[in-house]
Amino acid sequence: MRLKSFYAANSTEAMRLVREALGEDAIIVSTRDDERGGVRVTAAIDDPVVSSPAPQPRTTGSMPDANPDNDTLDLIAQSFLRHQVPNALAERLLATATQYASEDSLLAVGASFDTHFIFQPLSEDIPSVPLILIGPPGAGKTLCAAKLATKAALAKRPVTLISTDTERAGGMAQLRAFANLLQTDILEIEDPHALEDALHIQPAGQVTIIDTAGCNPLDPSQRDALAFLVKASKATPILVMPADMDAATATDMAGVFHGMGAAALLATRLDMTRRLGGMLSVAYSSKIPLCNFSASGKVSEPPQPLNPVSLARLILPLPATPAQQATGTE
Ligand SMILES: Nc1nc2c(ncn2[C@@H]2O[C@H](COP(=O)(O)OP(=O)(O)OP(=O)(O)O)[C@@H](O)[C@H]2O)c(=O)[nH]1
Ligand SMILES: [Mg+2]
Repeated sequence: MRLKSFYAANSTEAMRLVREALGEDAIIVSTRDDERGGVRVTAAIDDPVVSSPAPQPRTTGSMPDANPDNDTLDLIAQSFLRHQVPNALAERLLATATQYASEDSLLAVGASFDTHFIFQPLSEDIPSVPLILIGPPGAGKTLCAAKLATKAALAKRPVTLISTDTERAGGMAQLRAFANLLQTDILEIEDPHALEDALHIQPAGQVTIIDTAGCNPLDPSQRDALAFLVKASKATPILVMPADMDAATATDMAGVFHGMGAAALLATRLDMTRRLGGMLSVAYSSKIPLCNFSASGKVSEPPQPLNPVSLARLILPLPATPAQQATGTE
């Protein structure tokens, strides 16, 4: 990763210099007015060797950047590349992080995430308003329903688990097994009106979690059925999506669920991917608030809250342990 600043009379000319010297893959880290007049564009490229930079005019063009903040920006830009954050988004995030680059990288990235994403973690004592978990097949809805129920049960809260996944062979079996472990009843709901009635009779203060069948957002009948169910429930829809999807597919999918009223995004399988670019892309494009993340298949490990700093920790490399530093391993 190499950062380089370019000076020109205007931003069009500066961008031309960037592309000429670093190519189309360069990420624009910041564009700002230069105190000597004109503009300064700082760009990053994932190539330590910049091939034959174009000759620059005397008063404009590339200059060595002696900015001490560049180490921080370099680390951040590398992290975004490693997570395959789409270029346009990486540029925006980096541009904001640049304003905080004199701070440490965690603060700079956290400040940037705070600017560009919305965070609404589920409250520690899971809310009494019913939550309805929706999302594509296999996303982790049932496991997250069980995780949330387990957490509430451990906090001695009364829990009702509801499943609407009654048509698919085996759809109920998994949640029933979790409910048995928790010694909690499970309500099996056959239609949206039954769900409405079941929620109506829940005592105040009850933690109510509704698990739904996986929905293929490209199938209009599945989409309509889920939208109707969500509306009838009047519960808060939490979109459960795996973090290991590619950015474009995940963004399209989230758009459909957002249209059904998804109020928050719970990302799963963070322990199974090293690339969170898809998840960041979804949060940025859809503007669905990020709530929590799941990083284990164990029901006893509840989804962790997402906030600017916890998300920055997931994106930046972990500091090496003393043992790793000593042996030079990661
Ligand atoms: N390692 C890991 N496994 C997970 C995580 N979330 C879900 N899983 C696993 O992914 C698989 C699918 O999870 P489910 O909870 O059944 O997914 P679902 O969304 O209910 O699936 P459908 O009901 O078929 O739509 C299961 O084997 C889970 O144990 C996670 O965060 N980490
Ligand atoms: Mg399920």
